[in-house]
Amino acid sequence: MEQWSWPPRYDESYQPDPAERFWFPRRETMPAEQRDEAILARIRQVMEYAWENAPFYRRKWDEAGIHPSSIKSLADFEKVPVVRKEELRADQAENEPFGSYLAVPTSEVKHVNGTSGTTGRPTAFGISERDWRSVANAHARVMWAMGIRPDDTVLVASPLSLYWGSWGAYIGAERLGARVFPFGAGTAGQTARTVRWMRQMGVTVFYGTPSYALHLAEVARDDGLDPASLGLRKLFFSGEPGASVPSIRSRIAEAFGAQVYDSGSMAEVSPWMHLGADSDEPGVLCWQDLVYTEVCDPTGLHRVDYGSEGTPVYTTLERTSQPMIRLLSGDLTRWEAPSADRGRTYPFLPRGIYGRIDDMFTVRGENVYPSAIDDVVMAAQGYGGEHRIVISRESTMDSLAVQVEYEDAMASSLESWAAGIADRLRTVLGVGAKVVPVRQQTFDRTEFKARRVVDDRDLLRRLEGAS
Ligand code: 8LE
Repeated sequence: MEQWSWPPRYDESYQPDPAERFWFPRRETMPAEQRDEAILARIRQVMEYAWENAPFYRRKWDEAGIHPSSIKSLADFEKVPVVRKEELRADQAENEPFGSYLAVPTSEVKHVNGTSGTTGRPTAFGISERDWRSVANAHARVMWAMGIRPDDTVLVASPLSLYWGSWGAYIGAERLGARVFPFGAGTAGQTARTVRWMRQMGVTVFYGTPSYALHLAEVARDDGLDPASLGLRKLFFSGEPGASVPSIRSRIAEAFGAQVYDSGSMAEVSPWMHLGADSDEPGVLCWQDLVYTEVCDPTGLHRVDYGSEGTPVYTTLERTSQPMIRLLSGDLTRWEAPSADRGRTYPFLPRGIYGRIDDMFTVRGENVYPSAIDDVVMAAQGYGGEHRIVISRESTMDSLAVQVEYEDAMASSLESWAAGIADRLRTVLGVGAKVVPVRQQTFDRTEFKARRVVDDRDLLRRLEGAS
């Protein structure tokens, strides 16, 4: 396997010929069983390393009666207890600033990123130079698979602050040899300026969230510009469901006349692009030699069979500063077995990550994810650009209303327009929902991750009562 060592060491001058499809052909296309053997050996190295250097893991595994030497197969590895994000947060509170899962001396931490901390205590990511370079090399490789090349100009259009998404895309593009344009996002008036700069700089690749790309397209149109005239070839995304949600991805692809790629797991398990598409289709591959992904049953926490749904559990194979060993994501996906026909022999998540367990609600016995509602609503002709999903989790049975912005052209036939969307929701998702049309620009747009679910019993009652 190319440049496969522990601790990781990458040849920073290595660069495939632009015509090559694979960055590392052997690592990417080898039989999955052979790769699994190498991964098992690596897992043992990573576990031994964490045992020696990170008190957090030694404590946790002692309590569970597990020692790295007892892991003799990938099946054994399932016995290793999962790590929950709350545990990381609590451990950092006790062992400031980086937690007792920091496995290098604090003096080796050269970059700090973090969670936004909108819920609870923020978590700091302390990243060594070695890990920073591993992430850059990994991201360059996944972006190469998306068809990004050194002659591209990559716009980073998400907040350039604590958010690792932006920096991960930045250093990946830089390592790949592309021109990087770190415009960021999130300050007043920035979007209109982004549109102008994109034209001036001849940006060919966009990185950000799906919600932000749609907002940017609206802003361009308001400025009298067809977003397709901006000259983008490709857009790649992370941060929220969207790039693998059919109606959202086709809205983006059509608006910009460009190809759409999904990627992204969690900042903690950077290189977060280890879930990353290699084709302009919904879904992501699990780049198992970067981060080992297991899709598990959310209650028993055992791996589910290929073809089944579960929550991803991640193990970093190249991180030395804050290794993550079986981090429980709480997200939802379905995985499929590796197929040689795809070229890259990695497991595949055909619908990407479509939601979080916490965000799921149940309407008359049907489990519903907000992203499935997004998909139906955003496919409607005359959709005005935003919507809100209003639920109440107070009673045992959730009910649902959806406020949907309409384009002016729909104004004369709103009742049948709303009824059409309600019908689609019933047919596609099996749920009854009150659909309430609202004027365009009623709702705020986001420059980062959308928050469309409103849990408000009174509002729900009012909407359900409205005719
Ligand atoms: C569906 C991956 C990154 C750096 O872009 C990110 O957003 O990391 P962060 O801030 O730690 O948030 C992780 C959560 O965002 C995940 O647990 C998942 O719920 C959501 N997420 C990230 N990427 C995707 C996603 N959901 N599709 C994605 N591509």
